[in-house]
Amino acid sequence: MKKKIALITGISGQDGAYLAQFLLKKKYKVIGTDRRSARSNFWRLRRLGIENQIIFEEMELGENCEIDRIFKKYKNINEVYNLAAQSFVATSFNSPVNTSNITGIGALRILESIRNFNPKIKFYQASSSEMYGEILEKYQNETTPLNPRSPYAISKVFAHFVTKNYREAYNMFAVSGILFNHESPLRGEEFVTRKITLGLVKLLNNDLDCLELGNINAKRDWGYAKEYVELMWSMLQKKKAEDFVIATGRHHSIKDFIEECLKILNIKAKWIGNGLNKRLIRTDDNKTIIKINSKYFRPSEVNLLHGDASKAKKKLNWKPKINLKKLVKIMIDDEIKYYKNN
Ligand code: NAP
Ligand code: F7E
Repeated sequence: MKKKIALITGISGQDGAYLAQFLLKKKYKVIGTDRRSARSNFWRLRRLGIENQIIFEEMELGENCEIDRIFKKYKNINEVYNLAAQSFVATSFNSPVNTSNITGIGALRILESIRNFNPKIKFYQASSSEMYGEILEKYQNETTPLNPRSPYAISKVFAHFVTKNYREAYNMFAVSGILFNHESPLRGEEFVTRKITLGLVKLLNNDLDCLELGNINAKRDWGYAKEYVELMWSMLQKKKAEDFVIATGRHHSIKDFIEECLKILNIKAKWIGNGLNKRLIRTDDNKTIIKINSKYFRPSEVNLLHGDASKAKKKLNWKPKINLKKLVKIMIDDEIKYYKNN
C-alpha cells in the first residue's frame, strides 16, 4: 500500500518530535518543516532517534512564497499538522506583532496555500487552552466562550477561527485541537515545568544556587505531550471535521508541581514568607532553593485552566493515562538521565 504523507510544521518543537515519532511508527512518510535549516536544532529528534527518517524542508511561517513552494513541490500530501508558532506566552508580550504574524496569520497562510494547491489535504491546527484566558466557565470545553489574555492567546484565537472558517466556507477538512498544557522531558527549558525539573537537578549538582520563579499560584491542567499528539492524528481520521478539547480534567498549581518534584528527588524543604517574599528553604541547611522574582510575572495572567474533554472521551474513545504524579516522575527521570549529556 502507498505510504501516507504528513507534513509537520514546527518539527523541531516538543509536539513536532513526538508526532513525527508516532506517524513514522504508523508508516507515514514525514516531511518536517523548520524555519532556518542552517541553524536548526534537532536535539529532540535525535533524542528520539528519528532525525534520519524525516524529510526536512525550510518553511518560515512569515513567508507566503516559502509555504507555496512546499505545497507546489509535494502535490500528494495527505495531512498537515500546523504546530509551528511563537509559543511562549511571556515572549508574546514583548513581541506581539511577530507573534500575531507567525502564530496567527501563519495558520492563514498555510490554509490559503492548501486551498490553492490541494484543498483535499486534511489540516490540523494547534489551538490552545490559553484562548480561554480569564475563564468564563468553570470547566472549559468546545463551546466555552474565549477570553484571551495575551498576544499569544489572541493570535491563537485568530488561527482557531480562521480554521473554522476554511472548514465552513470551502468545505475543507480543517480542525482545531484545543489542547491544554502538555509537558514532557522534551519541553522547552523556558516553560515552567521544565524550568523546575531542570532547575532542581542543577541545584542538586551544585550548578545552580537558587531557582527564581514568577506566579507559583497559577493553576494548570497538565497532561503528557507524548499521549496528546496521538489525538491530533485521531482527529484527522474522523469522517467529520470537528474541533476537540484535550485535557486531563484535573488542575494543580505550580507550587503543587514543585512539591511533587521534591518528593521524587527526596529534597526536604519548607515554604516561608508570603507574596514576593515567599521562599523555599531546605530543612537540613536552611539554604534558599526557590525564590520569587517579579520579572517572571506576566502583565495579564491566566490564573486557572481546567479542561472538560468529555467530547474527546466519547468520540475519540480516549481517556488520559498520565496524571501529575506520573508526569513529574517521567520528567525527573529523564532530567537525571540526560543531565550533562546534552
Ligand atoms: P514548541 O516546542 O515551542 O515548538 C514550536 C515550533 O514552532 C518550533 O519547532 C519552532 O522552531 C517553530 N517556529 C517558531 N517560530 C517559527 C516561524 N517563524 N516559522 C516556522 N516555525 C517556527 O511548541 P510545542 O509545545 O511543541 O507546541 C506545538 C504547538 O502547539 C504550538 O503551536 C503551540 O503554540 C501549541 N500548543 C502547545 C501546548 C503545550 O502545552 N505544549 C498547548 C496548546 C497548544 P524553532 O525550533 O526554530 O524555534
Ligand atoms: O506557564 C507560571 C506562568 O510558560 C505556566 C505554552 O505551551 O501552555 C503553555 O503556556 C504558568 C503561567 O506555560 C514561571 O505565569 C510561574 O501561569 O509553562 P508556562 P503557559 O503560559 O501556560 C499553553 C497551553 C500554550 O498554548 C503555550 O504555547 O506558570 N509561572 N513562574 C512561570 N512560567 C514560566 N514560563 N516561568 C516561570 O518562571
